[in-house]
Amino acid sequence: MAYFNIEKIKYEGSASTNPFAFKFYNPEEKIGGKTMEEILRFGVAYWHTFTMDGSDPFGTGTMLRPWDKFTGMDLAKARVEAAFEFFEKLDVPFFCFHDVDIAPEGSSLRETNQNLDIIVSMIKDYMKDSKTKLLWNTANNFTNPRFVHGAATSNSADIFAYAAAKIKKGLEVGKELGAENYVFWGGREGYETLLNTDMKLEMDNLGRFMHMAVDYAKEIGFDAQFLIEPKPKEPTTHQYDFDVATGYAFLQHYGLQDHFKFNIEANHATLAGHTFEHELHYARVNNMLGSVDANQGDPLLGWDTDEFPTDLYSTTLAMIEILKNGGLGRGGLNFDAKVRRGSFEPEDLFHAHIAGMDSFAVGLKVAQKLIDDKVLDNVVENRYKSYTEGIGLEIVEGRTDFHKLEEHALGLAEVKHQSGRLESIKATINQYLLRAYAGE
Ligand code: XUL
Ligand code: CO
Repeated sequence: MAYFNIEKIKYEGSASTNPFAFKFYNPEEKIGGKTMEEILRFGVAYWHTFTMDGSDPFGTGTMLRPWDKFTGMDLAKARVEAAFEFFEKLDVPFFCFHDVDIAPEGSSLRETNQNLDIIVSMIKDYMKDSKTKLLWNTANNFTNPRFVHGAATSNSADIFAYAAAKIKKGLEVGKELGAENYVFWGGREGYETLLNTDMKLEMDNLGRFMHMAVDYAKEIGFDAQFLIEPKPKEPTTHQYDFDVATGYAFLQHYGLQDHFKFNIEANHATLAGHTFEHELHYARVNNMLGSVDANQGDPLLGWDTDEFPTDLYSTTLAMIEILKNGGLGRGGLNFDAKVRRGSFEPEDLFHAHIAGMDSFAVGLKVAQKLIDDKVLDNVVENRYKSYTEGIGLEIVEGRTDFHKLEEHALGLAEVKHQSGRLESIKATINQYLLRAYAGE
């Protein structure tokens, strides 16, 4: 049975007027020696595309999904069929899911695991005839009321155990399906108020929990890259993995830094008061950039709107970081993004993914040109040239101390600063973007 009355999406170039075609994403086109498909490693998020119904705190679901005529395990199976049809039509190399996205929870953990086993073996069969691989899976340890006070940071030791059991199963599923990564987003790993919270115990428990996950993956020979996905707030007021810097401090404090990298989500970065590129850059310079949840927030709203990424300025700056990282390794660009509640027709799922893929393809092309022409490298190199000679070189080579620095400062005539040239830099980036549109 076909769920989507749509042909396979092809690259037709920027002049195409076909809404069901890529205008900029040409999977085979080489950029700096690798194909776009190899660099961008796009993934579809199962939850937003096949599971969620468009409900929000003020209204019920709006999405028209042909598979919704089924219920229970039949619905779960129909979603797998629809998903693999969608992956093939979009020609996308990866997908991602939470345990509860693919199979309904049963009345006991045992039954939940049995449901999972049935769907996982169905997915495994579909994967045999599909090029689409599993970028990552994860456990949803936040939706069910049992996680009301957290999962690994719950005040209840029983829930700590329950959360561990779900991740244990998730690691087994990841191994079974050949996942490249395993993601930990601490949906309720945080707190609302200190008035009833033992923060030290909760953080220590989270550290212990992560060590047990690392040990179990090793025990079963699951060699995926582990990823922490930071988010500053929502659902809890204070999420423990606030941003990359906080997450990195946590990993180092608990001796976990060699086992994890970060999955960086654009909308989480902006909720933390950072730019997307700040989070990517911070991770990159610490060799901790693992994967990306590609989306964008609404600057007028203060929550996680998970829009499909269409801001070309942002995709360009993000791709600079990704290219400078030498790519994403085993990671990819997962569209943790949902169509708007008003975009309820199945074809909107295609429009949304095409928009996101084209936006990152443009970002990639412009970023590669900016890097090739050393536009930003020259700016930065010139700005910091005082550290390439004299006292500056002594500072960076560790050959000085406060005595020598004071002597230098006392002997200084007036310091002559150069302009930061920000407006000129932005004008140049615009020029590169516009030249890319013009096909130059
Ligand atoms: C929530 C979010 C999650 C994670 C996986 O904001 O981003 O969907 O990506 O649990
Ligand atoms: Co995410």
